[in-house]
Amino acid sequence: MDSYFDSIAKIPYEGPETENPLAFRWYDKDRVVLGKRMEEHLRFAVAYWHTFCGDGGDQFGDATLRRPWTEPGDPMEMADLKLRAAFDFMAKLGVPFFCFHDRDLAPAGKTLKESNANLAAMADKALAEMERTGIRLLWGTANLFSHPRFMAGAATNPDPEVFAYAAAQVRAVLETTHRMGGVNYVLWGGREGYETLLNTDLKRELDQLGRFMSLVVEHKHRIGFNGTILIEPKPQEPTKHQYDYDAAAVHAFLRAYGLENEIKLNVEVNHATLAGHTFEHELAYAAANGLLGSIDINRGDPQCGWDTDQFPSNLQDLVPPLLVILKAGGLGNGGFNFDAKVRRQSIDAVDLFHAHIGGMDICARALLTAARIIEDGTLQAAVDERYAGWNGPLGRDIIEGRMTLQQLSDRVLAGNLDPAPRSGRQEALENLIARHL
Ligand code: XUL
Ligand code: CO
Repeated sequence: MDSYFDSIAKIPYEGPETENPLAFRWYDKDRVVLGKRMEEHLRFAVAYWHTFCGDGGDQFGDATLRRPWTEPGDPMEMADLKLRAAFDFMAKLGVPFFCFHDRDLAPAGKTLKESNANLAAMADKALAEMERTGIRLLWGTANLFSHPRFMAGAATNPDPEVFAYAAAQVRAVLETTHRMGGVNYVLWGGREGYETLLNTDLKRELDQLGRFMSLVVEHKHRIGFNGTILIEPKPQEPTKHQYDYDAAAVHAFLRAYGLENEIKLNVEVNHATLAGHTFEHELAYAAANGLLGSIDINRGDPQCGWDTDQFPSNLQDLVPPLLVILKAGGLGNGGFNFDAKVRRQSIDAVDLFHAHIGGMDICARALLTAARIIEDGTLQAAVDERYAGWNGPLGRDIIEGRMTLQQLSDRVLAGNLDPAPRSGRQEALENLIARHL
């Protein structure tokens, strides 16, 4: 067998009326939306870990997803087989980007030196595949959470030798990402948190994390990496309490350690849900503070309190986030990374195609819907009208700092001001969105 995905051909765009399940209905990469090609708006990426390394195992059952490269064999030969299949899959799907952790691409060796050599060898092979297919690297990241050495955290570990080990691992992956032309580098703090305060010095751990981030930023500049460093917030899982809880917590952390102009956010849908926020809230908060970097697109399950990492499938849920992204002027260097996995019963090669085609189509459809709403202008006009007072003399005097509390009080008392409540028109605006779906 040449490739695991041999039986599947390149996925074409056939439009909304097609009966072909292996075709796009909405994702038409060259279609221009609000002056930009769909492919450039969405910048889709395949997540190497879920799509090529996920085995369907859970806490109650063994692996169900049997791929040829998960059979027993030499780890580097298996990594090679996986790489060839991965690029075949991504080229057939027609995505412009992928993302990886070091340990997804190359197996760990007995020492970090050996692991680094494995990574360097696999990066060379990946570069050849990237050259052949034109697929680029959206971001690389280091796995600082799977190995038992990181059970008490990486940068926030009570043992400085673990901090040093994590630093060495990030150095290798950051340099590899740079060498591969990556446009971002992600730091997800999986295990940067605690299980119990009884054994935890919270302030010290935050200082360690701040130091770690500063070292990463310093090294990025030293090697001339122009990509964006991104932190991916998540409130809990694997630890009971993660320090990078949500966009606001990471924002406060970045400001506390003077990193707010160096690091942006990689916002994930399911992580927002776990934090008790909507995805669009997290995006709007990030955008309002100049921190919108990239997104991990997936969805959780309304009944489960954990990170189910399902492929997005609900148009209505995706329109508000797309409105926020479009209003913010897009994701720049960022993209839509499918940090999502097929369910453990979806055991066939074709299931990976169904999952990604569905995800790409629903995002494309949400983009088209959001663009129509923006072009229609009614929604923005309603918001502008709601805040119109702030463009008048009183609003401007307040916001531009020309009024004291006493002056405001004098004005209200002298003019006998008694502002009348006004409708927020929520239902009318919800109907407006529904009309455009
Ligand atoms: C975990 C998660 C990670 C990061 C990269 O919940 O989202 O896959 O995206 O480490
Ligand atoms: Co993620």
